[in-house]
Amino acid sequence: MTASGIGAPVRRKEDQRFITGKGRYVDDFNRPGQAHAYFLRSPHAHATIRSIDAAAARAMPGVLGVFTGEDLAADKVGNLICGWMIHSKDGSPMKAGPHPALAQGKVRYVGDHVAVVVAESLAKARDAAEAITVEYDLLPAVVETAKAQGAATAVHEVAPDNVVFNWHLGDKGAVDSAFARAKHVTTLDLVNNRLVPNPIEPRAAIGEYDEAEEQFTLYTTSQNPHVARLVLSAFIGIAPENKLRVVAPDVGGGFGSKIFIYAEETVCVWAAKKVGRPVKWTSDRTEAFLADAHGRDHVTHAEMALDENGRILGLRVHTVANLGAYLSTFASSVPTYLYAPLLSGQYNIPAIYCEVDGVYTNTAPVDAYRGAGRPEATFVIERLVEVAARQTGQDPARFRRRNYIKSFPHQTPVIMNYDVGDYGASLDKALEAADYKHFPKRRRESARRGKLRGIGFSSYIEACGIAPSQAVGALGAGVGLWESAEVRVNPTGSIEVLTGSHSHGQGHETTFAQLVADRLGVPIESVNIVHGDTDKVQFGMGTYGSRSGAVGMSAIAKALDKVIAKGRKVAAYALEAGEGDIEFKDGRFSVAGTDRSLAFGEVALQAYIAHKFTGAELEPGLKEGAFYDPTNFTFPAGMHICELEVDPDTGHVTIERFTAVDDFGTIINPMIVEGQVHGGIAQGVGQALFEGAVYDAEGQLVTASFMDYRMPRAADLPSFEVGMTVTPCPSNPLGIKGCGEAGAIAAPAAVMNALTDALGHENIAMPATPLAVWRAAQRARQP
Ligand code: MCN
Repeated sequence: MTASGIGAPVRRKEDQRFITGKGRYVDDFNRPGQAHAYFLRSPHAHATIRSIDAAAARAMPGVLGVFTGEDLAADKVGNLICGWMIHSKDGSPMKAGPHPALAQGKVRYVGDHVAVVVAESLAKARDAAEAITVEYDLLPAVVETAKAQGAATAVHEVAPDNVVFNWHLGDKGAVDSAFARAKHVTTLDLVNNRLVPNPIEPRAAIGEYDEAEEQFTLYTTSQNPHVARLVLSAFIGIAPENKLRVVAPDVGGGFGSKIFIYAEETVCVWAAKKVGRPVKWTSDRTEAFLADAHGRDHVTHAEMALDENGRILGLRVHTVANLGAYLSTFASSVPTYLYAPLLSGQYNIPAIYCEVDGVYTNTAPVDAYRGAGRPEATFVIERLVEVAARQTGQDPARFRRRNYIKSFPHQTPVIMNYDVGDYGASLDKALEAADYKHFPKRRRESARRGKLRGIGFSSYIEACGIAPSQAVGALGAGVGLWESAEVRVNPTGSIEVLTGSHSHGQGHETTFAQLVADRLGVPIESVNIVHGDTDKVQFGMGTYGSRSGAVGMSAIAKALDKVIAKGRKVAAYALEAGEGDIEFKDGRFSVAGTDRSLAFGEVALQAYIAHKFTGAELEPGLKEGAFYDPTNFTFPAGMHICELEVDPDTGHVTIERFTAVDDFGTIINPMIVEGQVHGGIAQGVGQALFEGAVYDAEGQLVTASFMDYRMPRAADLPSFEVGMTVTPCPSNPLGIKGCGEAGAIAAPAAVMNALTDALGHENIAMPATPLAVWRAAQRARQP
């Protein structure tokens, strides 16, 4: 390991820019002649639009245009795309209702887009929006997840019972027979609370149109600018697609919410041509709460069958997944393919059957949020395992160990083929680090102070490095999910790496440069990572599903191999030796067995000077590209242990220690990986104890600000103890497994298992607010 190579805790290169205020986010861009967009949003959850009168707004000073769904329809701007096709149990395709970028005839959630005003300033646009008169005929709102199916009102005509799909996975017969043989059955009803993603930087877009070139540009807060270009160009009718350039500069967090195609960027691009001026929109925090795609929102009934020795025989799960008012880009895949195949957890479960009803409601669309389906699956299996262990009088750690998968590869009954892992090793290390042995003593000590102490485990596994095109294509994605890279070596030996991944907080400018420095033996400072611009990077799939390390970096590694191979040829001419005699090590090409060698930079120069070989022998220059498509997902796994104390008089919960032992395969940068784990745990703790989007019966979002939606804060969290075990991933050349979501996947179950342990094992719902905890504590006190 070199000081800046693979495995080194290199400080993040990009942080110099960020912490000195030099980051450039979309809102920092101001284009010449720029106008501002303001969206008039529906104040009602469900209504028919009888009329929109925008005459007064249009006449106001500074107003350049007021547009509605009719204007978009007249220009044949299509429906916002919905992603993976899901088929119901009976084989029928999912029921995708229309999703125009501006409402046509109906609004379906509070915050839905009714009209857009484009004006000289944001204030003028906002004032004009207030002058628009919209007549609504109110309709009853469908709000609750569990009551959406068969509600009196339909959100979309195509789904009269509000069911988008009724999907299933697994062998029902095998599961029924496992339950018939069971000696013990554990049953749980669980709610996975609805979350609002809340990245620090809200979404923003600037649409621009160059009439002379017939060229559109979109500056946007995107995790996947190339996919955005492909979809938006088709959606708006821009052809060929390179007539739309998409630039995603620095992006201040996303957690999934910036993958999707939203109404606002679509309208900004389209309106830029309409008004002949660049059109800028920046979401305010209220708009972000109302209209960014939310996460989670599952209601689940789950059962686990055990034999007389405490071995798991089968799992039966029925989940209702709230998809909101419209199908967002990945909405159909999250509660299905990203959820049910992970219900096996780390356990050897012979039979699993899962049914998922995806339902429409008059609420904001629900889509991928950090973990996307996998935190929901982990919560189900880890709560079941915990309760089953307690009910059958077994130590929860020992119960888990008994049921762990111990040999690999392991084919689960629900699609996944786990490649490698060592779950026992993570458990051992975590138990040691958490000092589990002495927990009873600490619990007694808490009790002496009148406090209730609990400990909770979460053995999570996830499938990430979302890519193998064959696999995701077969699941219904309809597209492959590889990644691309191009390595350009300049004559001076400095290097530019163009990648289709797009860092929005994950430190790619550092870890990707570490890989290059390691492979080429060059200083990390000479490596520049280029991403987020469709005019610079030819195509890429973007960053989500913890794939950039395993897939994005593997594409770079493949391109680097080609650079080294070409460098060898160049060196052979320059050193007047046979190519077979050229060795490359520590940044130098040398002739084996001699002291004749050239540094990498010298060979780069030779490639461009190109006078020691003819064009017929070797092409000049040093630039190589690669596409990488792995053979499997990666399966990071680990054990998270939460220990907490409850004050039964106030319901206050103090997390005393949080131990995480994760297996992310080969680690590129341990400091960045730890940071990723910390962030994920914080979000998981937030889900368990604080966060929850709440709609009232009329479909008004009552938690639409940070006053009402409680984010976790530093003071809510202990100093995490983070450790690693390593089983290198066999499906990529670097041995990497994704780390970006693990904390958010594992933590909710660990916290809730600890909380229920403290409170006498009552099943408490997330978020476990102080009031809910206090009530449970009072019940636990009763004899
Ligand atoms: N890495 C490493 N060694 C490994 C695995 C990863 O050093 N064995 C490094 C990678 O090189 C990368 C980082 O860790 O710099 C995360 O890598 P990876 O797990 O591949 O995840 P992605 O880069 O694809 O990021 C996506 C992931 C997801 S899905 C969400 S959601 C998420 C997350 O990353 N959202 C984030 N982390 C986030 N962090 C911030 N700050 N903001 C977000 O919005």
